[in-house]
Amino acid sequence: MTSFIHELNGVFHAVCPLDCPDQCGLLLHKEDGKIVKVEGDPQHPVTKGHICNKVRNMSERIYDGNRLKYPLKRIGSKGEGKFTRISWEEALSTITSCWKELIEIDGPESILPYSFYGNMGRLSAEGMDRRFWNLLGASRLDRTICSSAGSVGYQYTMGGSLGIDPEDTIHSKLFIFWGINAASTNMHQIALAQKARKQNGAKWIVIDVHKNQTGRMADWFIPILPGTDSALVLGLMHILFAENMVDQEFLQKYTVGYEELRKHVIQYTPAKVSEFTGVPVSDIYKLARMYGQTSPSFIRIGNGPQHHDNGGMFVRTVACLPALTGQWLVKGGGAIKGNSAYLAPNTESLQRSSLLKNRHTRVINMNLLGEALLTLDPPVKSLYVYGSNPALVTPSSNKVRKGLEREDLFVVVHDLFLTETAKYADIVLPATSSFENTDLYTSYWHHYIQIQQPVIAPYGESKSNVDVFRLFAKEMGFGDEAAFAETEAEMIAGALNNPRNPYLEDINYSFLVEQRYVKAKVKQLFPGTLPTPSGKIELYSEKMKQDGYPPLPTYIPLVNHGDHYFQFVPGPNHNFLNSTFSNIQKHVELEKELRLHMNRVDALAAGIEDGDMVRVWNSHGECEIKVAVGDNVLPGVVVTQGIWADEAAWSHEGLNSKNFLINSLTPDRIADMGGGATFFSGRVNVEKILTS
Ligand SMILES: Nc1nc2c(c(=O)[nH]1)N[C@H]1C(S)=C(S)[C@@H](COP(=O)(O)OP(=O)(O)OC[C@H]3O[C@@H](n4cnc5c(=O)[nH]c(N)nc54)[C@H](O)[C@@H]3O)O[C@H]1N2
Ligand SMILES: Nc1nc2c(c(=O)[nH]1)N[C@H]1C(S)=C(S)[C@@H](COP(=O)(O)OP(=O)(O)OC[C@H]3O[C@@H](n4cnc5c(=O)[nH]c(N)nc54)[C@H](O)[C@@H]3O)O[C@H]1N2
Ligand code: SF4
Ligand SMILES: [Mo]
Repeated sequence: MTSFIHELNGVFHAVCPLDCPDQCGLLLHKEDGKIVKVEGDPQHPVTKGHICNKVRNMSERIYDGNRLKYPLKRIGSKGEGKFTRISWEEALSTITSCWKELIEIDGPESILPYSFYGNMGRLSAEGMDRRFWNLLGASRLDRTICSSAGSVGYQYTMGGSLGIDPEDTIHSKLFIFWGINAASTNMHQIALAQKARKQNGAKWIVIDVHKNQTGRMADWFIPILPGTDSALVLGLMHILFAENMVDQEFLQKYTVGYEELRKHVIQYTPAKVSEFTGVPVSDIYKLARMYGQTSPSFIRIGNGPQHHDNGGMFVRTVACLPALTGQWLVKGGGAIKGNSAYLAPNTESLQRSSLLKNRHTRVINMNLLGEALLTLDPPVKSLYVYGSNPALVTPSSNKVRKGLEREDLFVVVHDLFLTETAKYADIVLPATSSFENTDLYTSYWHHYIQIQQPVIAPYGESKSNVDVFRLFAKEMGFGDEAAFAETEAEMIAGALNNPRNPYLEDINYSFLVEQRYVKAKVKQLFPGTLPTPSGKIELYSEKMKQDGYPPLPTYIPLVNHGDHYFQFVPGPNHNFLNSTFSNIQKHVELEKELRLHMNRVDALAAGIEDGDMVRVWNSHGECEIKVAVGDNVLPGVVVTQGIWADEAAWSHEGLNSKNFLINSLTPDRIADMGGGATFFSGRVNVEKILTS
């Protein structure tokens, strides 16, 4: 890419870098070297020119006056937010001399990287950084905050993150959105469902604990008690077997354990399931018959029900459902939990895991950051944060902040903004936005790959993740052992060359640059062989038994922790992306305000009225939130949406509370599988704040 593109005006192609399944193709309109408009690229085969409101307003974020322009050094106390400008030279030498000393005295495991997918670019999020950490021998981070419980659960049943091609869902006649707020979090799946509704009269069912944007669009909304979904699936299986709505031929040919499953689900009677889930017996029958008799039927498995103590088992269980009715053989039938396996790059080439000298290097679960910083022995002495904002997004965030306050912890944060986490840093480094870099993007929902090339110049003195790790490697004297000098194009070429992924065959760097949107060579899953131990769908899993789980789908109730009355489900919102945008005035205005949704029965009993401020608390923390009273949650459940920046919440008109730290209330228990987070399995008490 020539450097003069930075000054050029016109319309340029781009990729949405956010952690969103849709991974839209974008067009950036530039005037005077600046992006003045962001719109969808009509040529993208799936996203077709439509993008969300958040990203249509992306330039507000790129050019926000608070964006970091140069490196900073802390001059106030930790968390206070007082910094002074320093040069890159000073920043790099301060950081690397601290690390060299730590390695000498405490060993490299005293250093912990903390990152997630603030930018989904493969090179930024899991490329040059991994080479550096592997060679350094730092403590390893288990990146479990998002979907790991469900991914492990799905893998037990299906062998990997393999679902159907979302483009095929235009043929579906029944959509079940199971614990996914797709209207906000996967808008193009909604667009495809809308097409199917129009063309085939497809029906939409939404199963959720909150009648939110998506629930309101459904033909049938089924409210369910949090963490009880496995029981509902087992009840459906009970009826499908009992009423002979199963596809015997498919079961025989492509599954193992259906006879065991048939006997096992007899115990899950609709009456019992209704008690667990709060779904009426007649609705369980109605749902089972609709599912059993409609083809093609498609289940979009969301992230919500797997952010629970029993989340892995839920996904394992629901993933069995399409096999019972043989839906995997029908175009538009089946399920999607995630599709990342189809676009899996060559991670060895990208990350050089062979550089890990000691395979016993300790692994730290990112959901337990607070605990790790406060109690690990030997302690973490330096934390390097990039592409993530743990002071807001990580469970039990009061604990995280207490850990970040440690005077003997050397913290570095690389971000576009002085985030809540950055306020605890000793050194802050400015990051480029994705539109300033070259990177490779692979969706985890549709099957297209894209490349981003720089469209604008780096903002101020900001640098990309790739460049920063190159500089660290140089300062640490690493030479080129891990190919730190490789260009972005070389890294992408290496990543695409994955002999173990047949779906990527013949897709290379220049082809991608030329074609822009390249689809992996994906075929229907069946007829075919899965990467499970048996090669079939494992309704009974010997592997699960070996790993200490029940081998058949099972309902295990949530951990009932403490005597707090309400189940508390704090999900994401429409106009932010996790904490991203929660510091941007425009997006805060679009989102308006944070509300605690409560059923009117509960409100009446507690003397709470719509619009009252309430104190929401448990043993981890407390918040003050304005209540929305209504019927969109079941009694005994309260729901919030969005991860709000500390300051956005204070400064926004009409909001008079400082306690908006939602994750101060969430448990740091670990889910049943994959070390997953349990954001939605917490409990709280709620009481009205009396104003005199
Ligand atoms: N606008 C927007 N889009 C996003 C994000 C964002 O913050 N904002 N975040 C992105 C990321 S990182 C992710 S992982 C995805 C997440 O997107 P989704 O897959 O939609 O997951 P969540 O929004 O976490 O939860 C989905 C739904 O699950 C419901 N839920 C919670 N517990 C239960 C339960 O026990 N049973 C059932 N049936 N439902 C339950 C919640 O009420 C919510 O409506 O979205 C991505 N896209
Ligand atoms: N209560 C509650 N908490 C949740 C969730 C929930 O549903 N409820 N969802 C959870 C889920 S699913 C997820 S995935 C996590 C997400 O949590 P995070 O991964 O922390 O996501 P963000 O809050 O978007 O923060 C990303 C940060 O990366 C920065 N960034 C963006 N691009 C770059 C770059 O190129 N380089 C660098 N160095 N920085 C960059 C952004 O400015 C931003 O500060 O949150 C989790 N937390
Ligand atoms: S956040 Fe999702 S829907 Fe919005 S532009 Fe990005 S990929 Fe598309
Ligand atoms: Mo996520």
